[in-house]
Amino acid sequence: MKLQDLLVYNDILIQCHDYPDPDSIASGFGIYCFMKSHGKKVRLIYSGIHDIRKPNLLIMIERLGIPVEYMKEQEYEPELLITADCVHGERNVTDFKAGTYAAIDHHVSSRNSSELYEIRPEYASCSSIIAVMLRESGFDYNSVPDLATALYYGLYTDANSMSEVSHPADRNSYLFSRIQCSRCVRSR
Ligand SMILES: [Mn+2]
Repeated sequence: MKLQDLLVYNDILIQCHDYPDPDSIASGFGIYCFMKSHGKKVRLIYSGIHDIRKPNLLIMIERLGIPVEYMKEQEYEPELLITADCVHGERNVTDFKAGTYAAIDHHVSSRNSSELYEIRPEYASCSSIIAVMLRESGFDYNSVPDLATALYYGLYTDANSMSEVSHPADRNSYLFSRIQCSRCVRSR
């Protein structure tokens, strides 16, 4: 699946997994920026019993200006729902209805069966998949410094402080992301 394949839809909801982590938020933010650049009606949300409380996540969202919203209960049914770092139907994803489902994830699951699902278990983070897909779609994530920083931080946290970076896509994200916010990530 290519990100361009999703451009036939106009009303798009991007959903992180419940109690999202940096990788899920960064991945959703990457898809959000891509869809916004194509003029789509898009929102980035997560659900779960309570909203985000972890200080590192609150700082990430605030300093990088990530427009992620807490949607406890589904407010409307979108044309397309894209799950980031997760797959609809999994236990860690609140069940939201949509006309069509897409997913980008690096976890294998029994529900990985749709042509709009992009699952790459060999990647250390979903952020790395998003970085590759953005590049392949002609979207330079480094042109949005806050996005580059978010994707780097998503990989950093999922790859155990970069100690588990081995796949070329993970290495490229690590080496080529022009990160901006030294307070969000350890300096290299
Ligand atoms: Mn992840």
